[in-house]
Amino acid sequence: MSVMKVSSQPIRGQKPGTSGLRKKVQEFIGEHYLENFVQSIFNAMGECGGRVLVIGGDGRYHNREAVQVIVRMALANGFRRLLIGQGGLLSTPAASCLIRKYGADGGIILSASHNPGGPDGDFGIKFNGANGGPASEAVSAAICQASVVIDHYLITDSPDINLDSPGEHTVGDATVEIIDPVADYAELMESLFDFPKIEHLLQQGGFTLCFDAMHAVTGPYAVEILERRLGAQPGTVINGVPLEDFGGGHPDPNLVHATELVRRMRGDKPPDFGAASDGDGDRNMVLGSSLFINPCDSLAVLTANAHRVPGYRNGLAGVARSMPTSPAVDRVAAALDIPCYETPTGWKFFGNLMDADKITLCGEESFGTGSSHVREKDGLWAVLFWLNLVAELNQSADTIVREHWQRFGRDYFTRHDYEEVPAQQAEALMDELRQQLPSLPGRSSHGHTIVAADDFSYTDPVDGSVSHSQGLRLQFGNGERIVLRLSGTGTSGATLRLYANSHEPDPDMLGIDTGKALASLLAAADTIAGISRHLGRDGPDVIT
Ligand code: VG1
Ligand code: CO
Repeated sequence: MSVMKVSSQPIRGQKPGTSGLRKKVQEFIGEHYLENFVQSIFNAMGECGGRVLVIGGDGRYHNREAVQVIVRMALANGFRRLLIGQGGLLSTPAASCLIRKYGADGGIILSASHNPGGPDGDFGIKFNGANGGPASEAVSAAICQASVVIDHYLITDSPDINLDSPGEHTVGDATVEIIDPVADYAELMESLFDFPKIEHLLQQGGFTLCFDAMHAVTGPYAVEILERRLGAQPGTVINGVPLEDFGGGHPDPNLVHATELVRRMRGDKPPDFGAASDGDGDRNMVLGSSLFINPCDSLAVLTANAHRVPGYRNGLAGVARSMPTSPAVDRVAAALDIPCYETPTGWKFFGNLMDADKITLCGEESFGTGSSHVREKDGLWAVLFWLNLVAELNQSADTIVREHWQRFGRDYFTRHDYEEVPAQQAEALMDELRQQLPSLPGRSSHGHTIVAADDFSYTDPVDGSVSHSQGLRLQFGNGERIVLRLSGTGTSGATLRLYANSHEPDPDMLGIDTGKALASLLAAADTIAGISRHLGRDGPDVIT
C-alpha cells in the first residue's frame, strides 16, 4: 500500500451549517469535493497518527463510495484503527454511541439527515468529536478554515474494503473493523429502559405499535430492538429496509412526510402508538392513537416522568431546549427545581452542557429529543422512552399528554417553513425586521402587543464562547412568542422558519386545534415581519 499526495485547490462553500456540510449529490461527487472536505477535517484535528475513527452513514446514494474514499484517506493520514458500520451504515446516535464506547477520537457520519436522497437529492458529511457530539462552532470554523487553504490531500491506493462482511482487516499498520451497526446501540438501550416491562406491554398487553423507518437507517435498528428483542408483532416496523433514495420519499418524520404512518393512524383500527424517524435516525415523531405529540411537549413529558425510567431514576442534572422550542419543558424544570438552558438551534450546543454534567435531557422542536447517554439526538431512544412510560404508568400516550397539560397548562406551538426562497428575499426580510427590533416593543397587531424584541445571542456557560444572530425573537404579552430564523441545513435557496407559541393555562381550553389557537398570532407575525410582502407567497410550504 502506498500513500499518494494529490494536489488540490480550495473549493468554495465548504462551510458546515447547522449540522455538517450539506450539498446536492452532484456537487459532492464533483472532483476532489469530498476529499477536500475530509482532508480539512483531518487537518483541523491536528495529528492523526495513531488515532481511532468511526465511519458510517445513513445509506443514502453515494454512501458506500464515500466510505471507501474516507477509509483510504484515513489510512493515508495515519489513523490506527477504523470502526465502520457493516454495509457502511450507522445511524447518527449509534455513531455517537460507538465513539464514546470505544474511545475513538472522532467520527465521520455521512448523512443529509431528513433531506431527500438519490442522484438528484442531497448528501452530507458531519464530523463528531471524541465526546461523540457534533463538532462545536469553533471546530466547524477550523474545518472551514482548513478548506480554504488546502493544497493537497492524502489517500492510499489500497483496494476497497468489503463493507458487508463483519470482521477485522489489517491494512498496513492499521486495523479496519467492520462491525454490527446495531449491537452496541441496542445494548445501550437495554441498559436505560425497562425492556421486560415494555416486552410485557407489547406481548401480553395487547398494545399495538407502528414504527415507520421511512426506508432510512433506523429500519435495522427498529427491527432488532422492537421486533426481535421486545417481541413486537412482525410488521410493526414499516418501510424498514434502507434504500439509497428512501423509496423516493422525504425522510422527515412529520405529519406531512410520514404518509404511510399517518394513513394507518387515521385508519379504522389505529395502533395504540405510532412513531417515525428520519434519514439518519436522530429525529422522532411520536403519535398517540388520536393525538400528535408535539416535540416540545414530548420533551416536557419525558422530563416530568424521567424518574419512572431506569436510566434516569436518580433524577436529572438539568434540561435544555433550543431557543425556538416552546417553553413547555421550562415549566417542568421549575417544578422539579432543576436548571433549564436555552441554546441556539442545533445539537452542537448541548454537548458542552452534557459534558459538564449540567443537563441530562434536551430537545428541539424539530423532532429532536435526547439525553446524555450519547451526544446526539436519538429517535429510537425517544420511542423507547415513551413505551417505557406507557408500560410503567399503564396509561395511553394520549392520556399521559392530556394529564400533563392539566397540570402544567398547554404550550401551543407551530412552525411554518417557507422553502427554496430566493436568498436575497429572505435576507431582506430578516434585515428589515432586525433593524426594526429596537422600536418594536409597544407595537400591537391583531390584538397582540410586543413586549420585547431581540436577536438571540448565546453565551456558552461552560467555555464562554458567544454565538450571535441565532434568530429574531418577538415576545408578546401572556407568554406568546414569534421567532424567525433562516435554516442552516438546506441546499437550494433559503428556508425561512417562522415559529409561534403561546401558553394556555385554562383547563377548558387545552383541546383547541393548534392552527386556530395560533392564527391571530401568526397573522400578527405576517404583518410585523412582512412575510407575504417580501416572499410573495400565500402561505408556508410545510407546517409542523
Ligand atoms: C434543522 C432544525 C434543527 C436541527 C437541524 C439538524 O436545522 O431546525 O433544530 O438541529 O435541522 O437536524 P435548520 O438550521 O435547518 O433549522 V438533523 O436531523 O439534520 O441532524
Ligand atoms: Co437527522
